[in-house]
Amino acid sequence: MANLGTVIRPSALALAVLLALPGVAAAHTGLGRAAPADGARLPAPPAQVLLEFTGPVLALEDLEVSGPGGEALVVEGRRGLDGRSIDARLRQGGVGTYTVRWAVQGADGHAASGDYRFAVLATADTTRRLRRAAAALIGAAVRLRAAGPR
Ligand SMILES: [Cu+2]
Repeated sequence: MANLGTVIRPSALALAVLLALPGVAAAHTGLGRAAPADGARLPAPPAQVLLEFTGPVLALEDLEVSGPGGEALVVEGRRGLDGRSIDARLRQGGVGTYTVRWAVQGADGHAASGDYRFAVLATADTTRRLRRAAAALIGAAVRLRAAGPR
């Protein structure tokens, strides 16, 4: 029984740490998950942006998605039924870097905001043009072959 004190002290400390960590995480509402994600490289422009927060969101203060030329792309932004997500419907943008800026009022009364970027590598238009160019090249190669060597 003489050792009980030394056995209890480290575990009590560990318990205190375990209790403190979720408390810190719950104190502020932040961005948990985003789609498209921070740094994503997409094969085509997204039709929407979805932000999931780490806690309930009282109000959506600001949500901007700007395309490669700085053009505003949000058609409509709304809070999800779960109270902790926000989604924005987007008009189609071009190829390049997109910026997402958000600001919310957390249920704990604190404001939170942030921004992140993702990239769009092609549009439906560029993909169509590339396919047409590839088809034209193949057609030319087939005609050359049919003509045979001179
Ligand atoms: Cu807070």
